Amino acid sequence: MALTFYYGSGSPYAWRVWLALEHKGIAYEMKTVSFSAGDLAKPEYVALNPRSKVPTIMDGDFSLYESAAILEYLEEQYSTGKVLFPGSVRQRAVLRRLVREGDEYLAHALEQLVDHILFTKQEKWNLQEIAAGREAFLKELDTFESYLHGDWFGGELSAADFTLYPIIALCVRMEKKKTDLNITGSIGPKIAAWMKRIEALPYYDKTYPPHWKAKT
Ligand SMILES: N[C@@H](CCC(=O)N[C@@H](CS)C(=O)NCC(=O)O)C(=O)O
Repeated sequence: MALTFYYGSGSPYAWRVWLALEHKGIAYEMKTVSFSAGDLAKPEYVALNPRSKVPTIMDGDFSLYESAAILEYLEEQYSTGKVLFPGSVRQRAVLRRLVREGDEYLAHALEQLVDHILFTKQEKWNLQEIAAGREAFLKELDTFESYLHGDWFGGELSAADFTLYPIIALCVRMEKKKTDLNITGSIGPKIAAWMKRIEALPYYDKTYPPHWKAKT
């Protein structure tokens, strides 16, 4: 029985898992939840994920949430084919550090902007808070720019790339809502070229958030 993947369009955490499933060639059935219809609060979903968030996977009778943990599980449970954590013990430790830094610092900065821009009505926007959030995000991007020495964050394509790309892509996407946000123009040359490499992956288009496609 194929693994079930509970997905929400636009979620950078769910996008990470989608990229990983595709990269590893794991068969899955995707169930797209509706945030606005309250799917995440339904008892059958809360039974799988008491935090009422996406992503969640169900593999046989085993359910798991938290995107970073899901990638670790997929890597260990589906150990044939392409890997998410390539390299030596030390290289893999660095990949895990990058995933952790992505979630702890870059995604944290993103979440501030999401709250201030996407989850706040435009007439109530606090421009000072948005400017501070933008600065915090760009400072993080600079740090990640300094980490990138080859084609991919960990040398080879890995869980680190699948973690970081959706976070940056969602921040860029917010320029559609706040047109002077100017994240794109502030992305360093190494990350800009790396984003193009991700966008050239054969499964990238398939995983692009469906509701973004509809509105571009
Ligand atoms: N740390 C979690 C974060 C998951 C998360 O925050 N998901 C958001 C979408 S980006 C969500 O489902 N939010 C629904 C809600 O809070 O109502 C992970 O990595 O899986």
